[in-house]
Amino acid sequence: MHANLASIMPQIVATWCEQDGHHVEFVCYTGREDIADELPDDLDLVFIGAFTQAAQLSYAISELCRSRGAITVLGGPHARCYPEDSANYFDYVVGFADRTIIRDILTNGAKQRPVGVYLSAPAQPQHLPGVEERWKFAELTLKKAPLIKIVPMLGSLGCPYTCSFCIDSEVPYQPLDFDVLKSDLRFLRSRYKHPRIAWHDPNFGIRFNDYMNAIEEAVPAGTVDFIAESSLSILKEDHLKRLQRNGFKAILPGVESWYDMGNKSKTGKNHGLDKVSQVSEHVAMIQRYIPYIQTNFVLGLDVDAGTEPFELTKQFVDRTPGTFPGYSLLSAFGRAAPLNLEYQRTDRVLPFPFHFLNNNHAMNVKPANYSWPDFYEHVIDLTRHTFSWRAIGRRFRAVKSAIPRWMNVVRAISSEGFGRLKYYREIRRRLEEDLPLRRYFERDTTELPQFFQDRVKRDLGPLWYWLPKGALFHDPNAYLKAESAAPVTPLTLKPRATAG
Ligand code: B12
Ligand code: SF4
Repeated sequence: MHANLASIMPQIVATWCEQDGHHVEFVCYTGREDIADELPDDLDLVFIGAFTQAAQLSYAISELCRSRGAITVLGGPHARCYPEDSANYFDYVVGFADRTIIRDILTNGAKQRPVGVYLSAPAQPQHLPGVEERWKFAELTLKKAPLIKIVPMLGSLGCPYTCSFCIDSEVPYQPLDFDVLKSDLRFLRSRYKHPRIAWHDPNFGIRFNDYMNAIEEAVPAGTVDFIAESSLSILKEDHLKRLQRNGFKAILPGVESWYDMGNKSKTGKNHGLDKVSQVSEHVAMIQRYIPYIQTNFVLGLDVDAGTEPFELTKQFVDRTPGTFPGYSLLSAFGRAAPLNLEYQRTDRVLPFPFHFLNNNHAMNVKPANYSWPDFYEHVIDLTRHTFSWRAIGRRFRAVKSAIPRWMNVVRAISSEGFGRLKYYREIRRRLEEDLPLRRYFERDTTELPQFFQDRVKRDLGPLWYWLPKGALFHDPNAYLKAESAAPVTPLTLKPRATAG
């Protein structure tokens, strides 16, 4: 499925470059290809888009390309979250990107070493090329997807809400062009008999009626399938009816916690139980309209203490068998959210290599109310409960449509369910038996345990040899230090004049 999860932005950057007359080679790396083989020898400039979990991979690829004489540019979530570290391995690191920034790099770009230049547009772009305009590159990506092809689309950027843990808390909400959206939907119907579209909006449906009107104007009801991330507050019954009519087949609402997010004073036992009942009923109602639901939770939040939050989630799993629960371990991705400053100020951020920062393979914030062994014990218990054969069977029976019910089984028995359980057990065991690893978790040493180093080496394969010296390590407090040096510095940096 990996190619179905690919980002939109690399396709857009490729489109802009080509429109400016450059010859573009586009590679969607799903983890299976031999990347050294896929890259042409005569590269002038390489753009890489990466999540933080792919940071080390991107650093190694940058090093490889630089050795062949190319200028390298990093963009995407990792660049936005960790610009200071990324600048050590790229000539340019891009925050918000628009056409002007990309054009500037193409026209004025030069090698920037040893430390690269950070560039960012003042805000998220007002316009982005739609699917039709970036089709050449979207199609190249989707060729790598198996039978099911899911086209990514974007209807809006930012969010009107300000949850302090979220990357969008300070990014104003803005809808993108509705005319582009409509013509893209029509275009996709000319490409596929029954297109499947995933909205990459952070919170789909903020201007609910506008989006539904646009979809209804563009395509006959039920001729396109949609997937979207949306909040429970948007998923009211009248909205659900309209979503169903318009072909929304999968929805991913965030529950996050049984206590108020960010609210340090827990409001008591009943509050948690009440919320479980309320959310269970709500999700059961959603299920009457939408075949596939994934409910997202964050484990290890500061509001959580003791067994209660985990037991409540187990109750939710039992009461709501038709949903697939997605668990994330609390993670502070550098500059992603204002709350991360607080974690850094209180010295709670651990320097796990970026490779493990995918919400599951490491939790880089020291839990406020648990010891590490206790915390992993609870996570194991919850994961075991969620992916027990009994729960898998109940989930299978509760979901009626064929693809969603089998997808739940596959996700449970693959690396996501069984795989994570195995991994958590391994960490739990090592917390007892592997002293260097335990000392690292307890912040008694910053020496990277062999276990983590070996895994990066294994996962990078031949690219391990291109990983620059020191690239396994980063300063977990870089955001705080940068803010303290210049308290109200905005993320935006002006392009520097380049030379040579
Ligand atoms: C849609 C989405 C998904 C989708 C699509 C993923 C994808 N490949 O894009 C799905 C559901 C698959 C997904 C999965 C995951 N996601 Co996600 N996702 C998002 C979300 C909500 C929107 C991203 C988006 O497309 N925005 C629209 C684009 C246009 O805006 P943008 O990303 O801000 O990009 C701007 C700049 O960064 C820049 N840019 C972006 N890419 C590039 C590339 C180049 C070359 C250049 C020059 C510039 C550039 O230009 C853009 C315009 O300014 C963000 C939250 C958010 N609001 O950002 C989380 C987010 C990106 N996801 C996150 C995470 C952790 C994950 C998962 C690891 C979760 C998990 N455990 O499974 C997986 C990993 C997926 C993978 N492919 O590796 C984190 C990433 C943190 C980090 N530093 O790595 C985020 C930030 C949420 C968070 N926790 O804060 N995700
Ligand atoms: S968590 Fe959801 S509602 Fe809150 S700011 Fe982020 S996208 Fe918006």
